Amino acid sequence: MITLYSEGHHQHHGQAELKDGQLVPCFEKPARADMILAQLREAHLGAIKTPEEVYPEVQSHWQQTLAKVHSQDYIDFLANAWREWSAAGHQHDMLPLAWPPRRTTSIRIPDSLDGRLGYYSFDAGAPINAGTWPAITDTVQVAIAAAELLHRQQSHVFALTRPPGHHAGRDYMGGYCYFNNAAVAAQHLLDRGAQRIALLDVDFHHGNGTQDIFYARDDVLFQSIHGDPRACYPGFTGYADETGEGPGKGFNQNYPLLPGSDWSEWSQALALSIIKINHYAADALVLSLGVDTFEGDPISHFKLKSEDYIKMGQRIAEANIPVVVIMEGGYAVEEIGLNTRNLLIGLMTPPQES
Ligand code: SP5
Ligand code: ZN
Repeated sequence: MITLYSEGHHQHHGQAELKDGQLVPCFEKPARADMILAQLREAHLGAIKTPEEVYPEVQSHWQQTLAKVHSQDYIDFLANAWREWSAAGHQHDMLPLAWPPRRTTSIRIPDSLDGRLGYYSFDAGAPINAGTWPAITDTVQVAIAAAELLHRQQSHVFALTRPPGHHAGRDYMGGYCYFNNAAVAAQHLLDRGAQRIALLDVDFHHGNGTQDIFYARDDVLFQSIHGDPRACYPGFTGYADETGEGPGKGFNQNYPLLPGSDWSEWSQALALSIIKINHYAADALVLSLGVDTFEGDPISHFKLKSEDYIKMGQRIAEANIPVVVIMEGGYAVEEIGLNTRNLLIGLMTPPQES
């Protein structure tokens, strides 16, 4: 298995987020990726490469791919946000503080930076600082290079992306996410000639951004297994009756599970989603991998154990299609490396069929 990785993520390090009414240090931090990398090296899981090493053209192509899943005005906003903010004399992270409420007659894009910050976000969980743009553009290239290797006949590729992406919609950020790395990987595979991509999101949180991007499309089958929106963040999407619209009708499936769910409940949802993926006859699978389903995760509420990730990898491998794994969440930093490593080991060693 090849892993794609870039050091650039270190530049993005949010200062604070709100938890239960208090500002606390961000759970999403550089050490997460460092811990995963250390475990991959220890387990000798294969070569670790930079995007430029395996696919130099990515440096001139990534913006084209990105613009197919995000709006150009949103991309431009992120490109300039910190420059505008620091020019105004601010030193702390950018965080939004107002959003358009229900019955807003027509939502216009404000001129003010604060106004645009609210317009382009759905929560205050995605701080922007000086290193955010270099980090998110680096990690988009990690995702594209990983998809490119899959296209070149690899059966498994791991994109060690950070910050994560699955909460980022077509024109909004939130939940630690800015650019939707998994959506970009799926788009690159389509641009390389794939007809049908399955995108399975196993992060604890609903992949609301990915759902938004592909909701009206039939070339990406989106499946998400997550905490029930009645009880869990982000809370407004992820219900089972959200099945797509227009040409995308039937190409979106949500599997909400109650807080406290363990492997026995979780694996039943996985089995259902794999049946859908097989039926779709996908050319490739993009796996949005969050290991915040772990029992020790500090902000999530499932009860998966470290060994369960081996079984998860094996079950996914049984679908028997090429898989590009995109890293999303997971905040139990001490165990994030082991849990990710276990998933990848399971993916590479499906149980022998008799
Ligand atoms: C990519 C990803 O995993 N993003 C997750 C963002 C979660 N942000 C806020 C979570 C709030 C959880 N609140 C826990 C309730 C404790 N009382
Ligand atoms: Zn998550």
